[in-house]
Amino acid sequence: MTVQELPGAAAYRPTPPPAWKPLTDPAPLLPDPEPYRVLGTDAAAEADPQLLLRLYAELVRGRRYNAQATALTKQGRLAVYPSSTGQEACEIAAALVLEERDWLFPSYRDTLAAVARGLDPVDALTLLRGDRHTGYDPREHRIAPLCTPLATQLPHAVGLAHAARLKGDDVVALAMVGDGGTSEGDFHEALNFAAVWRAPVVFLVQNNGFAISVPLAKQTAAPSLAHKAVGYGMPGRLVDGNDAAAMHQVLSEAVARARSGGGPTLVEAVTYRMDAHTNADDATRYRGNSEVEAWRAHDPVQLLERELTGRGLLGDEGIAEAREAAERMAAQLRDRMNADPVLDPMDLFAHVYAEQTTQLREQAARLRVELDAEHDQNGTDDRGAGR
Ligand SMILES: Cc1ncc(C[n+]2csc(CCOP(=O)(O)OP(=O)(O)O)c2C)c(N)n1
Repeated sequence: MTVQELPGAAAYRPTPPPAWKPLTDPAPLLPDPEPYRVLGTDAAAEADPQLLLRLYAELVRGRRYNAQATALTKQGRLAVYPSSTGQEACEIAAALVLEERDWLFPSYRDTLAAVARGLDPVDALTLLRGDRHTGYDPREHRIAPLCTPLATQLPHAVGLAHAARLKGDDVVALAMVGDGGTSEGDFHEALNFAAVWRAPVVFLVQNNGFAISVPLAKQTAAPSLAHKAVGYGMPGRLVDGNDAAAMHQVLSEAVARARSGGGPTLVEAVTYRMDAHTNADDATRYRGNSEVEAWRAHDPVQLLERELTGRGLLGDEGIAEAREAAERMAAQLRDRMNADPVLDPMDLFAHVYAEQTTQLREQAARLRVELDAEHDQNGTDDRGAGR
């Protein structure tokens, strides 16, 4: 007996499913096919000359800061430094597009963004100096701690931005992450929550080509990292990360969109890490010199300098002035970093819990006794030596 021969079979008609339509139209969310550029294009004529000059001064300063911090690792004054040389346009633009009331959520590579936002250049290096704690009060400049665990800063940024919105505070959070960080679960969770809640967040992925030695092609099979935005229902923007004017424009638009209730944006900045991952890495083991040289020809400082000199907005004097200011900053950084920090061992217990646990209170009390005893002994010895 076939199905058609079963009693009542003729009456059976499958119910058509309800009409399906996408939750969000994906077309407007798609990134441009090519990274967006301003410098060297007709769009550059629209850019504010004062802004371009400010970006230039900050880029020159940032380049010098990276060089000085790397030198300090060689002199034993810094434990480690992840240089952002080649990525200065991303770093500086990220800092300049935010208002004071906004929050920056940097990764370990984003010291320049933190300094450009107003953080003391030495305080920004506390952690990398090997000292405990973050080295600064995150609330002072609204800069979350420079984050070493990959991508954990992203859900934090979403939580803060969402909470601010619920409270009616006008706050945008800009969170920075590397291309490797986009493979972390935290990246997925942060983008998903941000889009569902329409949280005022801007995600800036600096695609610098590598996660230590892992090239992007081994990191993802996506058409671009900006395309990942579409899967979460937010726009993805693809930008030339070495073009400071393009970075400033695209991030400003994303911040404005977030501020006006339009929700999050994922910005992928296509850039290149010119130095090794950190001073502890040997980049020659996984990439060729010709690749590095090709990117050197697309250097963010040079790109902007050429635009400004070509338009008569910057001359030899202006270039020298920017370099001299950067040298003064580097000299101060050197002097201050060469002074041994005065550390209080009791500080180990500070800034961790709002209210200490019983065990930590006991440990702190024991350390206090030990330190007092040592102080008394040294005091006695000193007096003894002086007689
Ligand atoms: C959760 C976690 N896993 C692994 C590491 C070790 N680690 C440190 S840096 C790094 C590469 C990250 O590359 P990317 O996100 O592209 O950032 P970049 O260093 O290029 O700025 C890895 C795997 C880490 N810090 N945190």
